[in-house]
Amino acid sequence: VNIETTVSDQVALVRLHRPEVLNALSLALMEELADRLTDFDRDPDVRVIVLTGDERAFAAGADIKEMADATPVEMIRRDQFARWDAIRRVKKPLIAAVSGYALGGGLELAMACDIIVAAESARFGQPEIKIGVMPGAGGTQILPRLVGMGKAMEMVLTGRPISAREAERLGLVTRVVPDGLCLDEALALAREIAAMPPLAVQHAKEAIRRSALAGVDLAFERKNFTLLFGSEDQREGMAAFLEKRPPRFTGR
Ligand code: DAK
Repeated sequence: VNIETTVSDQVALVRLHRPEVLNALSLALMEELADRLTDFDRDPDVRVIVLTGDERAFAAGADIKEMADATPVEMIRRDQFARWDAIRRVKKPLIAAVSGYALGGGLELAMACDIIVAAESARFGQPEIKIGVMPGAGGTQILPRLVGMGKAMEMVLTGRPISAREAERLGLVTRVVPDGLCLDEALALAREIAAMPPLAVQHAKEAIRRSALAGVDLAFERKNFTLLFGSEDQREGMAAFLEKRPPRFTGR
């Protein structure tokens, strides 16, 4: 099991739990996560869902070990996107409580939530470029909506992470709280929303997302992401990460 859940006061808490790899989002973890979130979306005792990791990491991205040798055809056959789509279809509010790293797919997962609460020392980034690929689950589509084109460009093309304070200033994060208080703050916010009329909440969420995400083209991003799995630089970038050495990129 890669996911732990509890429910209290009509709030479901969903915790990613692969601490040995900074909660890297393996295929198995994503399947479990999509299933749990879909279950809670149907559960009449749950009104709001909080998603979190641990102190060190929300999630350090997709599991690089699982992707290192994949071809574009293999990536298509895995149909990983189906799980991400299921998460984006959740009707109830999703609040991400982020401590530590939210990188790559980890940041994309936080952005698939409706509100992000961050601990002071949290770090947000799209480092895929450093391992020879690009974001595949919203980093080129949703991130620019939140932080503007230039900043998204800088983050995606350099892979450099930003601090929680900068993320708050840019509008990626709604509030920053001292380390150790992040989950409590997210749960308090969740309880506040859980006390509101559920139908109005869900309809308001749907309307805001429709406006904020109008024109977002995840399918286009997916095609480009998938195509890069035919490149030598993808092989080199991911192998270098796993071998703990700097990569040598050639443009092939
Ligand atoms: N995958 C697998 N293992 C990871 C990992 C990851 N993303 N991140 C960390 N780990 C593992 C490390 O390999 C290490 O394992 P051992 O050496 O102990 O066996 C362990 O977690 C602890 O990490 P470090 O020793 O590296 O810890 P440090 O504190 O030194 O560094 C770090 C922390 C976060 C700076 C570093 O771990 C790091 O750079 N991690 C990789 C970050 C990264 O590149 N993330 C982007 C991955 S690509 C898709 C949707 C989304 C995506 C893909 C497809 N579809 C819908 C198809 C997303 C792609 C990505 O996210």
